[in-house]
Amino acid sequence: MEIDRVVGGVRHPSVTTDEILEAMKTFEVRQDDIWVITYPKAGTTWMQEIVSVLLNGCDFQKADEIDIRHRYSFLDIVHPGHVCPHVKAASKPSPRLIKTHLPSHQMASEIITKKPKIVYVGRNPKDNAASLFNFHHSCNVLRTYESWDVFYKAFCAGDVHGGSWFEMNLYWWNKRDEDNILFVKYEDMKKDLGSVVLKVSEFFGWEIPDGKLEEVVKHCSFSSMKQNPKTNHTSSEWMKSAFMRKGEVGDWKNYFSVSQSEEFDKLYAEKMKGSGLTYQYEL
Ligand code: PPS
Repeated sequence: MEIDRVVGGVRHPSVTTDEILEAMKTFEVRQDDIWVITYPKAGTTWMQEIVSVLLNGCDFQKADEIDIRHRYSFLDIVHPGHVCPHVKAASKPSPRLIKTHLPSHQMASEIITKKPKIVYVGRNPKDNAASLFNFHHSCNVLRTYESWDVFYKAFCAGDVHGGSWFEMNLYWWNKRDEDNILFVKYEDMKKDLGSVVLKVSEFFGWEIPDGKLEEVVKHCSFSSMKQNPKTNHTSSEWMKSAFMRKGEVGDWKNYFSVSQSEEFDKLYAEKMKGSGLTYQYEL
């Protein structure tokens, strides 16, 4: 079987089956679902952990009872021979925790009419690309690229796992003022996680018990999540190395050449023109 193929203009790994993509057209969304949506490698797991902890009243043990991969229905992929996640999700009690990276034209269409609460995490595209490049090499259901330069060209063209970074970010940015949508930036989480955690709690209407905010920030720091076996899956059969890699802003400088960075800035200006969406590339 081929490692990936293009469906509806998007390159998907074979584990994102045609059955999954077809099922999204009729997947029943619930109004009380909790969705974390991102372009791959933008900070999904980080936000998933924050949401889990807050949902569980900042009871860290309860939040982390189950491995983060099984706490959320990750709709996009199925392990060969297993039941598809949308099928399992259909019988889960509410509120369901759902994660997806699917692009707007392929995600569950009912998300627009049912309006569940959605947290979208965006990450500056250079770090996002560097992280995705590394993930392609550490996850054995994704293709490996012969070099950064080859990956870089594919990323600019939107011909990678996740499709076009520009299209996905624009789509959710343009929806950022809708009541059921919270648009968060990875770089803001790095700068001041406490403020973002507060924003998330207000968005969902969940109280943070007195004195617990600092503990949440500590629990969700990169070093804690790296040490936490429930968030850093080191032993997955799909991963050749630990899931938590660097967790930094600015690692892109180890990948982009000066000319690639300049060329990318021009591409960003062209693709995102008039949107008002900007990202920080260093802190
Ligand atoms: S996935 O596979 O698409 O769900 O990956 P995702 O979770 O979106 O992104 C993984 C990147 O997020 C980093 N990460 C964090 N950074 C800072 N703090 C915390 N707590 C944190 N948790 C995850 C993770 O290290 C990946 O980024 P890179 O740059 O590769 O290290």
